[in-house]
Amino acid sequence: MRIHVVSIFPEMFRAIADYGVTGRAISQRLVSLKLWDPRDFATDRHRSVDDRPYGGGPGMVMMAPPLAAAIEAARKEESGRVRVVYMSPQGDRLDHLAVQRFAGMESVILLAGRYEGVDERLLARHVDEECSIGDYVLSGGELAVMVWIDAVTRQLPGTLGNAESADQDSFAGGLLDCGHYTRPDVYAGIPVPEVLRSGDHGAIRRWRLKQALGRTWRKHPELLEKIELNDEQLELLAEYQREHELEKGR
Ligand code: 9D3
Repeated sequence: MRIHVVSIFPEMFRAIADYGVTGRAISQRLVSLKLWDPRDFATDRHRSVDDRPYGGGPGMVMMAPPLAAAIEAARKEESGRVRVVYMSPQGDRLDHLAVQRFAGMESVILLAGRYEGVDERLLARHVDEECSIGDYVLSGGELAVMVWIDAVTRQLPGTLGNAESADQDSFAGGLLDCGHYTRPDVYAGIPVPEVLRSGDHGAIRRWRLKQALGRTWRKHPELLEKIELNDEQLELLAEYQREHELEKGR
């Protein structure tokens, strides 16, 4: 996947380019990441990328021409389909389904805004879709773009380096994760669940699945309505619920 990012703070993207799963995906050329700074496409001697809003009001608005020039420069490097995505509080929510859809794209141009927003005419002419990462206010689009890239990169074949985690993520078959434990055996008086030290891999798998089902039911029951549970899962959840009822009674 080829990813172009248009941002006035290109240095911020070291956070994903230099570290972890995303950094490795780039090193291994499974993903390419190219930054385009609208300032490099400004035409005045101050290299302006923002100006005061028509109609008045607080803050500044990102000007269309430097952004359009940056987007066009990125687009020129692509021969096929390119999707232009503007990260914005007004966008469609980035959920797992959207992440998977984006992961199927060959190339994408991600636009990170700053200030109060972007001139509406830039959106009309150059942007295919708007994408939000949640209902809270960020100071700009860069962190949202990085969240997008991190989530989408994890879905690309060969990126995890650890097929097992990818598989467990298909635990992102819509369930919350089970709890995790490591040494010491007893911490703060709390022992590690016995089954995890039993070496019985069948029992461990069932225990983890049961915990994942139970936690999902307790913390985010709405997630269970989105998926179809098989017979084993229904039985494990019922078991968990019976035990949970017992705990409440005590
Ligand atoms: C306080 C300013 N707001 C006035 C109603 C508008 C506003 C402008 C710019 C709010 C946030 C931003 C910057 N946010 C993003 O660029 C952004 C974002 C977000 O804030 N939340 C969730 N997803 C995203 S994607 C891009």
